Amino acid sequence: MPSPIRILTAVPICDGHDSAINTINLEFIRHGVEVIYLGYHRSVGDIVRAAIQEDVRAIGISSYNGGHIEFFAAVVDLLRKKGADDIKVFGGGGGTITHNDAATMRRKGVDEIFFAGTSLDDMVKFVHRRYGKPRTKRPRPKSADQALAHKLTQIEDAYGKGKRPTPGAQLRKLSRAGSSTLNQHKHQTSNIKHRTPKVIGFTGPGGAGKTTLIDELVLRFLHRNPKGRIAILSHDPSVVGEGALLGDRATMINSQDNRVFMRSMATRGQAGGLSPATHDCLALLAQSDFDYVIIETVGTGQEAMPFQKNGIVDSTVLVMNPDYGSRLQLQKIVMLDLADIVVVNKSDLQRARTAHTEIEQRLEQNRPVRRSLGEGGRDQQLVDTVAKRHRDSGVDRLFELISDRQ
Ligand code: B12
Ligand SMILES: Nc1nc2c(ncn2[C@@H]2O[C@H](COP(=O)(O)OP(=O)(O)OP(=O)(O)O)[C@@H](O)[C@H]2O)c(=O)[nH]1
Ligand SMILES: [Mg+2]
Repeated sequence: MPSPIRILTAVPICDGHDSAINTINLEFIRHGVEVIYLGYHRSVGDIVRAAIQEDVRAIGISSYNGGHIEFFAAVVDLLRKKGADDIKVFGGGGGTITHNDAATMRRKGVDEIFFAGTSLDDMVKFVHRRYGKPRTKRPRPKSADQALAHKLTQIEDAYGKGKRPTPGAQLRKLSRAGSSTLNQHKHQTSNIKHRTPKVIGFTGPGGAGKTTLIDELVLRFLHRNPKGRIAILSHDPSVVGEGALLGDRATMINSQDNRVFMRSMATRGQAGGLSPATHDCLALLAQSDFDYVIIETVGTGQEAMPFQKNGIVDSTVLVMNPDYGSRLQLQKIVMLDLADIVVVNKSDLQRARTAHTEIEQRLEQNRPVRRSLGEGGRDQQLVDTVAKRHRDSGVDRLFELISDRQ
């Protein structure tokens, strides 16, 4: 089965009209499209960077506050400048874009503009007709981000066709290493002159604040390491052959930075929090030029152990919401046995204090077992955070813990 069409959608800078694009996103997803939603009030640079990293087939822009002729043209021009003009641009803005404007925009390289009154069905048909064909001839990558993005697409596409690219020829060709496990990659690439990234896995229930927390950690990392680079692999759920809303980028504000490479992945039918292609994508990122690779799972359930297979991460962080239920629920959450660091996020909420005490007691029960299993004698750490608060001291502490662990 061919991979789903991936498109990026966004609303321009100084524009908060996101209700149209939210409706359109849902319609695309229902018709098999993977939509990476960047959010509203987004600059040309942020949109183009995201489109290149996500290696989408097209960018859909919804614009209402004027300046659309210049804004759309600036997106097309920057794509060209970056050697990424195989990424197409289309969009709409109701009655604010006139037919004359649209003609000018088409002349400047925009594929299509949709006017007030167009049915959602017509837009879906356009996307399938215009962007449905897989891209066979790709332009020669002009940047490291673009090269990496193309390779990640090849890996995802290979899985889509039911072919695992490793340990076969494909990833070997891509990565010079020829191995599918991260640890083997690390050993085999130790003579390549770049940093070996530390891989940190973030998991936890849906909405616990994983993305918000990662974004705050990225901010601290960028400040502390003026030349540092970081990669994020972020997952959202989907069924085989169907669409998905890949929405983590809309929450990531600090991560819209040239030193951050972010890729959103749909799980494409795999249970447990990651995608069938995650492991190989991670292997590729882990031998690329980053200090850290952060991986965020989909919101997981009690039984999930997303990082247990093949030891694909160096450290694991379980992000908990204080509202997990009672002590009984804590006994059932498998990741509480396995995580290196447990975070009680949203500690601004009323139940957070009780949650801290209950989780602390639960982790104490693990101590003798972990010691006897030789977990390096290291105890699990428990941290309280308020990720949505800027400069939260709990997030500072988590950042130090993660840095120390490396
Ligand atoms: C809803 C709305 C709001 C809501 C926004 C809610 C939200 N979160 O989006 C609220 C009330 C908050 C709002 C606020 C403002 N608004 Co207002 N708003 C509208 C309104 C009534 C409808 C827009 C809409 O969502 N339509 C629904 C969509 C689905 O239909 P459509 O627009 O016809 O679009 C079709 C196609 O173009 C296509 N399409 C649209 N986008 C895309 C994208 C892609 C990728 C594709 C494929 C297709 C596509 O889909 C539709 C298919 O039929 C319009 C007036 C109007 N009737 O258009 C004003 C309008 C856009 N707003 C306007 C203004 C001025 C404002 C404010 C500045 C008002 C103020 N002074 O405070 C603020 C600014 C807010 C901000 N931060 O940017 C002006 C803009 C004027 C201009 N550009 O010259 C308009 C035109 C009203 C007017 N006539 O003055 N607004
Ligand atoms: N009260 C409170 N809300 C928070 C905090 N951190 C995040 N949130 C909010 O919680 C919601 C979910 O945050 P995300 O970061 O998207 O959560 P997530 O775990 O990545 O969600 P999924 O990826 O969907 O599983 C958002 O509305 C955040 O603003 C916090 O510390 N306190
Ligand atoms: Mg998230």
